[in-house]
Amino acid sequence: MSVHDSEAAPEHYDVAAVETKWLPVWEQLDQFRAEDSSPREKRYALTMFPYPSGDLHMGHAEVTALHDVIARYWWLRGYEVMNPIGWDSFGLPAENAAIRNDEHPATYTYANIATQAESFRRYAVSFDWSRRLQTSDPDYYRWTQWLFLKFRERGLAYRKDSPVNWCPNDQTVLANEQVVDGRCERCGAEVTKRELNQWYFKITEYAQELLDDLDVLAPTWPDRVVTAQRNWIGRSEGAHVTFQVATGGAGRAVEVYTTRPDTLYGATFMVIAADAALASELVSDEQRPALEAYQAQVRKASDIDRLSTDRAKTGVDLGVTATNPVNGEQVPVWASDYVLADYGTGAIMAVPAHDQRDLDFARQMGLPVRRVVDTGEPNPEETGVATTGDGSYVNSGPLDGLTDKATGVRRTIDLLEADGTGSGAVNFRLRDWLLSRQRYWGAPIPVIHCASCGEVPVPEDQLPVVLPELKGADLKPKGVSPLAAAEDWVNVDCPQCGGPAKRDSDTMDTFVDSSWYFLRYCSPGDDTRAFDTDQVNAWMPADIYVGGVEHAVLHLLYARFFTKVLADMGLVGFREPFAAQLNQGFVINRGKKMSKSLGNGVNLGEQLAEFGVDAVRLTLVFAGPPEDDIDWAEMSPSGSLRFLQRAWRLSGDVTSEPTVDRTAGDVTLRRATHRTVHEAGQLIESHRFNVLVARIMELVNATRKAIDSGCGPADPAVREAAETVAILLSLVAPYTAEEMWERLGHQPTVARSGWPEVDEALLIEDSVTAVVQVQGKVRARLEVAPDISEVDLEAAAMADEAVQRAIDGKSVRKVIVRAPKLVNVVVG
Ligand code: ANZ
Ligand code: ZN
Repeated sequence: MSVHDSEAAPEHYDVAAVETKWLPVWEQLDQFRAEDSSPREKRYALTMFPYPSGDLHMGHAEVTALHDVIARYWWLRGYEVMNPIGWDSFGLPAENAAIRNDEHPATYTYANIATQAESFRRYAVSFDWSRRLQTSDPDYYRWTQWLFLKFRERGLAYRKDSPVNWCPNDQTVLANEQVVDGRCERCGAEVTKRELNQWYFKITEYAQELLDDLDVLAPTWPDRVVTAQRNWIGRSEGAHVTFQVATGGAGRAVEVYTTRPDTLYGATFMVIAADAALASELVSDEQRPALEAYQAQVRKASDIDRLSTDRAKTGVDLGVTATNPVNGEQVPVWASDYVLADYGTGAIMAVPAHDQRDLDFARQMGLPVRRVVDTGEPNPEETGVATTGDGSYVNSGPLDGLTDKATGVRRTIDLLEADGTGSGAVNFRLRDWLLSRQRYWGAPIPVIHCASCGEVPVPEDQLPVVLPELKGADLKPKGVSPLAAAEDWVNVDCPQCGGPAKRDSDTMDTFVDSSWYFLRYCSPGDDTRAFDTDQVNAWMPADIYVGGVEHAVLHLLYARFFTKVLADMGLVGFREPFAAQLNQGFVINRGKKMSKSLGNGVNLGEQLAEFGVDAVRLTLVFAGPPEDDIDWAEMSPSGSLRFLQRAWRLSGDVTSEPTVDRTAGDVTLRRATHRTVHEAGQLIESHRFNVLVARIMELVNATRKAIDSGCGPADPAVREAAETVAILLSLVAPYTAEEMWERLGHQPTVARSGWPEVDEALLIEDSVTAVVQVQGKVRARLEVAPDISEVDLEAAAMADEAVQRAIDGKSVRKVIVRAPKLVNVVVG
């Protein structure tokens, strides 16, 4: 069925006509513009800004429908609401499309933004369009670059050589998280390792605070996000232990990180990360060729492969020995890829009896295994199964006889510290954030490299460093980045000495752009600064952040990191950007994620054309709890549309005037109305939007019944109920609600009409009359809930004026309560 077909009904709800009618009216009224100077309390409703690939899809439709319930609810409740929109518009897809079509990435990007903006408008999201931003606009990335320089000034942006994930197809560096099963997330090519000079943000400096503050967020953030961040940060406690390695000439101290210093007596060899510089430094001359051959092989493996326990262990004997600091034992030193170069110190003490990977390696290489904790399980040396639990220490000198791990760990750390051979240490799995990309469509890193001055920041008054106009063929991956190949752009005079110098030819990871856009929304268009601290402090932290759980770690961690740095710079007055968070599920089809190859994609535009905006929105909100996936195949947008028609018909049936006295209306219907409003508030605040829709449906049914076979269409309660349906429906189905509102005799807009007031007395369900006697005489009759407690009933009776008059100051000897019907007061 198409909404354009006219049905042979006496009154037909023409969805398309209603959409066309209201859109320009709303735009004229500009009803969702957030005023900074408003005296009302501020609320910030933030939704993750989209990436402009094509038109909006079902996922966007879902997240904005859910988000809009909250934003619109806050408007109705009288808050000044900021609900801004922008685009995360730098990134690889635009660049790849530009190469395909031999055009500029901006062409693809801004065309898609225009399409999406138009779709959002039609979808009637309550965005404040005046705050719109795009991260690829020079007047936005100017400030991204400025922030980069501020971070650099604070030592939080730095460069280092490091092995990075390299996609040989895209010719670019990939962050660890862009490597999926050893392959490039974007193109599927097998990822290799490369040594490159890269820019990093020192997020590790904030690791502890990022972890600690999760406790503050835990009550209002989804559990899975908090857990994911905790694991990602990965704090562990242990010790640094120093081993002396006897190299050719002088000895050399090598530090290891271990979570089990208590097993030090069982450390029968050391392993260095094969790709760490240290391995090449320690290796004996005889073993060097073997190490180099091995290193070439290692560069091809991904971190995931390397850490996998079920992969055959490989390695090379470095031909040197190290001294175990607790017993003076000489242990061999090996290199292997199961030790990672950039974790801990890149070197480990291997305790094969109590660490499975070490045991596998020992058995493979014929290295000794020594049990130092007897857990009562069979000896790992015989079984090949490492034991990791508590037990009694053996072969461990002063630890022998101890029986618990915590004491063993503490005792060992004390010994090491007394000796100066080690100390307690905390380690984080979190790595510094690799932010440079060898691609074009991103914010250029505002640094100039000069042969004599070194690294020179671009002076602030010369920002932004604008991208050169490259397109198509210029952007093809060719080993050197497109910016490095843009001669005219890359060659500049050094700002310091005026000599010939080169611009940094890397661009920033798009996660940098999205780490501060929510701040920019607070003072968009300010060309004197990144954001206005006063405005930011007035609006933020955002009261809700709605978006996908796929951002549980990266974006959400980076945005938290940025906020903390900016707080330390005194630029924001808070340390966490998002007070609460809601993750929506996915829209799937026939049990599967929508995808081109499965051919099960659902086209949003077609759904909107067929059922109208409101029916699609209603379907998405009604489908289930927001966090759950929605299988579109199981949904009934046509059912939603039928419901909207039913609701709309109510507005035509009401015959009383808008000025009618509602308190005179039918009590049964009034109760239903007021209970619905009361519950609606609670349901929205606890994000149970699907139940909200169910309650609105019930109210529509109750109103219909009252009109057809109850108090009739003229009763004031019918008007009250229909108006309430319109107001509540405006959260989900704004067109239908507005049309109803007008048919009920009101001016637009229903979205700003205010939240209906609840008469608490009407919330009491089917009250009963309780009789209150004083000295056997009836003094009062109270309307109370049938399930009122004896305590509450007694309190209500004693609070009654007539009862107090009858008691007349005499002392109460006894109160007999028979809830809910009778209270008998005995005085004297
Ligand atoms: C000796 C030992 C004995 C270890 C034992 C464990 C069990 P988490 O908890 O993840 O921080 N390790 C240290 N650095 C490493 C690296 N660069 N690559 C691979 N493994 C590394 O893990 C810390 C433990 O992982 C450390 O404690 C170390 O092995 C290993 F019965 O040291 B352990
Ligand atoms: Zn210079």
